[in-house]
Amino acid sequence: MPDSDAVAGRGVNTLEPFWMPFTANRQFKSAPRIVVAAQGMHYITDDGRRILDGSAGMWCVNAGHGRERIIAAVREQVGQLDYAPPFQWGHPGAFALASRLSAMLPGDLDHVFFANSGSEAVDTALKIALAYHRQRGEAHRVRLIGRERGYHGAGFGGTSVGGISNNRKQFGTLLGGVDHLRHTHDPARSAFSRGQPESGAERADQLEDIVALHDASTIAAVIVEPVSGSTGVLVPPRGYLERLRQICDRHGILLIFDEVITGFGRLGANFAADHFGIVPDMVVMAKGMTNATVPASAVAVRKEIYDTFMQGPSNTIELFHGYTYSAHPLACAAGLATLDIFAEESLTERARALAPVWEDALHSLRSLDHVVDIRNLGLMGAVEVAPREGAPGARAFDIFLECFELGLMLRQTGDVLALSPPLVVTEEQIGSIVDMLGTAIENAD
Ligand code: PXG
Repeated sequence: MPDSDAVAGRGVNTLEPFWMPFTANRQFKSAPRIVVAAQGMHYITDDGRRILDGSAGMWCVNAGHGRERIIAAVREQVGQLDYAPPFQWGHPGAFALASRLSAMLPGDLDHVFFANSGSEAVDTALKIALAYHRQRGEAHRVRLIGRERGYHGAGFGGTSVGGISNNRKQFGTLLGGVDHLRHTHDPARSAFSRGQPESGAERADQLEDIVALHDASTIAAVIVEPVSGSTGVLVPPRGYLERLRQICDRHGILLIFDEVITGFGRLGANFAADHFGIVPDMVVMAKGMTNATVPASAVAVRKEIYDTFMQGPSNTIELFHGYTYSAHPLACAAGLATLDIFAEESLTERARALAPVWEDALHSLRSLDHVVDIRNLGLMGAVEVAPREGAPGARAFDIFLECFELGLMLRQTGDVLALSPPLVVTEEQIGSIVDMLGTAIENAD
């Protein structure tokens, strides 16, 4: 048990008042894992141990920890302009970051709306989809389609289109008019696929069934993670996303890619949209955008969507939506500095070059006891273990705890251990990640 004063850094404190998110509070507080510093590829715990970051924090610190350039940019910005109202006022960083992002994005995804978290950006994208159709005289397009095992944050919109029953069942009926595609995970046919599974593209055709059931004229948008992250790195079968794009085009349905995890180099391309060669109608981004130094997120929309709103008298507010902290100056400064680091260090190309090393390293765990599947794409990866009889998730949680003891941070979800190291990871560190995970799996009963 750490000294709780030390945890707080000052004054009297206990672990009790902080109601921790998505955490077993009583279990955690009886044996806390406290980190007090981070640099490069490592966290430091309150008892001075170095923990190798196998998950980029929570899929977000893509350029590694403690980047001087970002720290300096934020420090300078807070001294120069601490805050600027984003409604009816502007500041240079907001326009600069939107321009940089729009230049990075594929196709005509060239307008950017800022928010502060992935959840806010998802809700923003869903609201834009509804408002867009209404603006075009198709106010009957109100249905939103998500996918099983999708995670789109914790807002009411994101929870509704999300497909994780634990996240939904405590919160009533959520948004009406939402339907879900089946997930794409098919271990019987695709276990141990390297990269994209060969089979399963036909699962996209379920969208045609949903269209047939509800009629296309009632459907506003489909939202998917190009690669599902939170539910254990579910890589889409070859051709699946292409088919979703075609079906959406056929029926006038907007396709939203939630790239909160897959954006900013994670797949060895700026965005998954680039990796898969598909231009969605909107891209949701967050996490890696500021290297997680300052909370920030955004929705990029295609030109046609933006233009649809830019009509009527010029003194009309076109979209009644936004946040006090949209385009916060500190977030914009951190975002611009992050993009500078990506450009100067070719981090995206680095991720692409490392992806085959990452794939080989992860798949070397295949023969270990309990391992039932290994999945990877870019610098995302997952190792799934068989559930313990009557105790789903327990074995993977033990492995997660053992990794912490060995000096590795990763994510555990159900019986999946998920990995997404910062893109600055070295080949040697990839070896260490896999060694520690392998040892933890071997030690698990
Ligand atoms: N969309 C996606 C695809 C995400 O992964 C969100 C939206 C929501 O972002 P915010 O910033 O509101 O949390 C996310 C968040 C995990 C894990 O370990 C993943 C997320 C959050 C917490 C844990 O799988 N992703």
